[in-house]
Amino acid sequence: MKRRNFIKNAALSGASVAVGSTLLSCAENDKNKKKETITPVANSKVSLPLVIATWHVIDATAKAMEILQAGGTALDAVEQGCMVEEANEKGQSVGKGGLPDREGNVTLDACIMDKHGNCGSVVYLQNITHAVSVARKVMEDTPHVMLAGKGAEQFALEQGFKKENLLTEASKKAWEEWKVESKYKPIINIENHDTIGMLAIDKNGDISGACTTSGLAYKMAGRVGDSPIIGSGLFVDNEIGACVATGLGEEVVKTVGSFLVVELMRQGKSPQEACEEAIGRIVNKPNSDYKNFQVGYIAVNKKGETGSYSIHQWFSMTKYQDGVNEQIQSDFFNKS
Ligand code: SD4
Repeated sequence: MKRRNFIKNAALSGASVAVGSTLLSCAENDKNKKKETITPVANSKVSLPLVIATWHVIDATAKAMEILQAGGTALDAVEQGCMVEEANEKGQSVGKGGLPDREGNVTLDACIMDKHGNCGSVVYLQNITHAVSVARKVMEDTPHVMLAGKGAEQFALEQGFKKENLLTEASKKAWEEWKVESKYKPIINIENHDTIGMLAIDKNGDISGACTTSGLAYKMAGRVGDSPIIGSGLFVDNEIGACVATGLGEEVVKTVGSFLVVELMRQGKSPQEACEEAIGRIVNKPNSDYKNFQVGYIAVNKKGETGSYSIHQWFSMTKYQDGVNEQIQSDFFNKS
C-alpha cells in the first residue's frame, strides 16, 4: 500500500514536470521552482547545532557535539565522531576490532560528504583504523571520489596514516568459532551498535554526513556493502537534508536508499515519513525476504527535524540536541 502511494506520488510529480516543460512559460516555470524552496534556517525554529547517529553511540555524538559547540564545522564533527567508534576495539563492526571476512581479513568501507556535495569514499580498505579520515582525504586531496583495496591503503600510508593489524584477539576468536560451521546468515541487530552513520548540522546551518563500517561479519572476500556508496549508505544535500543507512547493505544498494530518503524530503516529506517510505520500498517488493534481515535509516532535514525507521525492532538512533545526548528507539515495520 505504502509503495503504491509512493509510485502514485512519483507519477504525479513526473506529470507536473512534463506539463512544466511543454506548456508553461519560463516565468511560470520559475514560479514553480520557487515553490520547492525549503524554508531558510534563519526563519525557522531549528535548534542548532545537532548531531544524530545510528545505534547507541553517545561517546561518538558527544565528541561531535564538542566540535560543533566550539564553532567547528559539521564536516569535522562527523569525521571525529565516527573516529571515536573506529578506535573502539570493543565495537566489532567498525574500524579496529571489526569482525573479518570469511578468510580472516578485516576490510573497511567508509565515506563522507560535505555541504557542497563533495564526497570521498574508501572500499575494502585494510590495515588502517580511521577509514573515515582516509575517505575525507580522498575527497579533499585527490581528483577522485572512491579508492579501493590496495590503492586506498597505499594512498593512506602516503598520507601518513599508521599501518595496524585490525584483527583483535576477540574478533579472531569469534571468527574461529564461526569457522566451525561456516554458516553465513545476516544477523539482525548483530550487536548493540553497528555501522556508524552520523549526520550533523553546525551553527551555520550547514549539513555534513559520514559512514564507517567493517561491513557484514564473515562476508565473502571482496564484498563491499552500501556504506561507502554515495547515495546508498549516505547522501547529503545541504539544501534539503541528509540520510544514512545501516543493515544489510545489498538491500540498501538495490533501492539507493539514502538518496531516496533525501529525494522524498525534497518532495515535502518529513524525515520520519521519508525513512518509512524508503523502508517500504524494501519490504513491499514482491517476494521480499525482509523477515530475515534488518535495514535502518536515520535522516535530518534542513529545519533540524529528524527521523529514524527500521524493518525490525531494536534499531536506535543517538541524538544530541539542546544539551541532551540520548538514545532513541526507532519505530519499525515488522510488528507481527
Ligand atoms: C554493510 N550496511 O556492509 C553495512 C553493514 C551494517 O549493520 O550496517 N550493519 O552492508
